[in-house]
Amino acid sequence: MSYVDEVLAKVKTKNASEPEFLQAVEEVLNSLRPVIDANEELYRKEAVLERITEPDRQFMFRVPWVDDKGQVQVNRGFRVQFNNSIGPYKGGLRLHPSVNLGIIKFLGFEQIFKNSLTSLPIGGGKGGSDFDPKGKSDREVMAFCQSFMTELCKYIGADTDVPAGDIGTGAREIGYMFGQYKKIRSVYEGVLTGKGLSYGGSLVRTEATGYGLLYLTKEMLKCNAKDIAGKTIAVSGAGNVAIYAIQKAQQMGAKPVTCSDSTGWIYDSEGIDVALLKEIKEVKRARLTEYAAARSSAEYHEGKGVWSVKCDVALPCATQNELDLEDAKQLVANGCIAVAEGANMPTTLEATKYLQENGVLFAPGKAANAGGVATSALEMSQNSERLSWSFEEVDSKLESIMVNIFHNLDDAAKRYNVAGDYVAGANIAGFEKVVEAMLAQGVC
Ligand code: NDP
Ligand code: 2IT
Repeated sequence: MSYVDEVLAKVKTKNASEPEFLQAVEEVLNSLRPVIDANEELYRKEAVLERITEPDRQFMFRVPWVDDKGQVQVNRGFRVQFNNSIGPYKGGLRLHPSVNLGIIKFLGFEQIFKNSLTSLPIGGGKGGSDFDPKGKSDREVMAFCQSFMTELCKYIGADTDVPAGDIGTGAREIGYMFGQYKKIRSVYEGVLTGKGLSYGGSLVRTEATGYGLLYLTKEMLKCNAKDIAGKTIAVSGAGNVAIYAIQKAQQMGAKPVTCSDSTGWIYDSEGIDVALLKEIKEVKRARLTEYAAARSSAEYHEGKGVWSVKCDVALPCATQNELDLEDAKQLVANGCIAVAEGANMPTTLEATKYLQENGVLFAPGKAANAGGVATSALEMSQNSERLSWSFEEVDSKLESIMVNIFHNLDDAAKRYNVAGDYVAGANIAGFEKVVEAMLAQGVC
């Protein structure tokens, strides 16, 4: 049995109840086969794959808080510190009722390779809770965040582990968590990223994931003799990543016509009105029905359906496994030429395979959405030197990081004779640097 198959079998047995984690490991290990086969003896002896698929450590803890009625609520908190071979653990905190250990492990595992691809010194980690911020008052969100940080602060630090936002965790939550960390630890340090601009945040961090997604997509199209300008784009999600992806797509002359949330989706024949979408989602925290009510060119549909719209480029920016095989078939039938993942693992393994086999350019999330964490690392640099860079400076660094990521994965795919397979390219390029560091640091 090959080393990859041996380890895949072990990982499946040890983590049988974590389907998302298994899915992420399967995708990565399968696409690493050419590299592993070329170094099989060394990697097997050093147990490289067993080590990289087992987190350094994982914390699970009770998060008790009091709601507005005086009732005590209990949630479960998580932080998985996966791999710190190339830098302190770095990765977001997801607040969503679907969160469990397997989800956090899949996100932490992906983060190892994503962070490596940025070329910045950050290791892989992830955390979160099954707390649902939806429908909660500000006071309740603060009570949760303070209780969550009361435990989390024992495990993190500016040079140890630096969390940030993800689904359900935005500027408000980061603010409350930063306040509690500072109060308990009595230290003012860049322990979180995505902070407000008045207390150590970086310009462009809010926009970074969506903007970065478009910088990489533009470069991928350009290198395949195609232009982003004039393209019709289907976007899913209506949160941080989706909003700024739509904004940057418009700045590049493309036309995003859809967005979605967990209850329904919008088709706007005139193109999405970003100012209206921001007002509804960032200020009012309301549903997309309000968007359709305010705009005559927009239709609201209940449930799923964004991928049924005819588009040139699809940008899934909501959550994992939101684009399945049926969706992929529909995209191909409608003439879609490129899919770039703004979310983490939004495309199922079967859908990814179908898209690639049908000639659709496919940029995996660990490359395409790396602009968020890359800009977080730039926020860490600014915090360390106690300076703030201008919007233009951060934005231009972000753009060159994304362009470099594309070329690195394109080159890696060519080196291993899988040219055009950007999934393999991203996994190989991300893996090579981490493994070199792991081997240099010995068995640890
Ligand atoms: P937000 O919480 O800001 O927005 C998430 C959006 O996706 C919302 O519109 C939400 O709808 C929708 N959504 C979430 N879960 C589901 C679900 N189960 N079914 C349908 N729709 C859903 O999160 P972000 O925009 O920050 O994150 C989106 C994705 O991008 C995630 O996969 C995240 O891991 C990834 N990502 C985020 C980065 C960042 O910097 N923020 C960086 C890199 C990746 P509703 O409001 O109705 O729940
Ligand atoms: O998935 C991700 O890369 C993020 N949620 C951002 C992590 C970060 O540390 O900025």
